[in-house]
Amino acid sequence: GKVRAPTHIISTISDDRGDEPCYAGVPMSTIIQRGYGVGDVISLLWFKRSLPRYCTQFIEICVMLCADHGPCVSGAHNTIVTARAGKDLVSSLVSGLLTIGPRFGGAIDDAARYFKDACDRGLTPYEFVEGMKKKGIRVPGIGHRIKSRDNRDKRVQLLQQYAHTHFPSVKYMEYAVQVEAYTLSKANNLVLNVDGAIGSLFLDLLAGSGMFSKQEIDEIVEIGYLNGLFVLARSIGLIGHTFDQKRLKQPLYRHPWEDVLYTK
Ligand code: Q5B
Repeated sequence: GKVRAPTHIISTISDDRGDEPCYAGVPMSTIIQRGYGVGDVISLLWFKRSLPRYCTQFIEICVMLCADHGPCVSGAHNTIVTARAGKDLVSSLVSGLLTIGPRFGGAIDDAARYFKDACDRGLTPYEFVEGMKKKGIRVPGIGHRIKSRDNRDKRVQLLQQYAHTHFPSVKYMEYAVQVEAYTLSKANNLVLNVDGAIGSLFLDLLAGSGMFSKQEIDEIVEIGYLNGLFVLARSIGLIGHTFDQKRLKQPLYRHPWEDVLYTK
């Protein structure tokens, strides 16, 4: 008989060979007929399954709440400077995206990893935070440049309210809130930030939805899917900042001398 030549690529999430493209086996026409949203599409392409409505809505809320946070954050600043240097949309977008990492927007996966490990091992917030301090690691998902005990992050509150209403369990979020109570006793700005809220709540979504085995949850946390939510969301805002600068015909950016400490 015929022997199939070995393939050089394996792909399991989408297929464009038939009459219409399929995402995780679901044809495009079904996606439209059933009124699926972007949360459903993310579920199919990232998690390879249809998730319950409250989960896909949570994903959409994360995307909407993280779409932008003004022109002063690292990503928007880079994008604005790049657009003003006359670069194209993709260059302006990626220069902003490249700032996403452990300090800015890209702490969601590590927040999920550390909160899960500490909560599953039954560490008290004191043991967890002081253990991290001994290792010289900042607690991912904790701390913010402008948010504080007296100026809470509305995004975090909205995510928490949604989860309290719709999630069967918010065990990991409650753990993160206990950690926040301890870190706030050290400094006013060591609040649970948007990365920490999404990281802990996504653990609750994974554990509480009944849609993932324990092994699958461990793999998702280990591979690190969740920073993808911030990258995807913030792309919306960064694209907006690019258009804004072009529309405003802003000139080449040059940082003022007065704002630099020249020293030997
Ligand atoms: N300290 C976020 O730092 C920031 C500590 C800590 C223990 C911590 C810092 C941090 C973890 C990473 C994280 C996501 C760099 C943030 C985001 C999206 C955003 C952004 C926007 C948007 C802020 C002062 C003292 C020092 C530190 C200690 C600080 N954080 N200790 N665990 N986590 N967090 N990132 O204010 O004794 O003086 O040496 O790395 O979760 O990115 O809007 O801007 O939507 O765009 O610069 O919201 O917290 O404070 O570095 O001067 O530290 O606090 O060790 O102690 P700051 P620093 P000491 S959300």
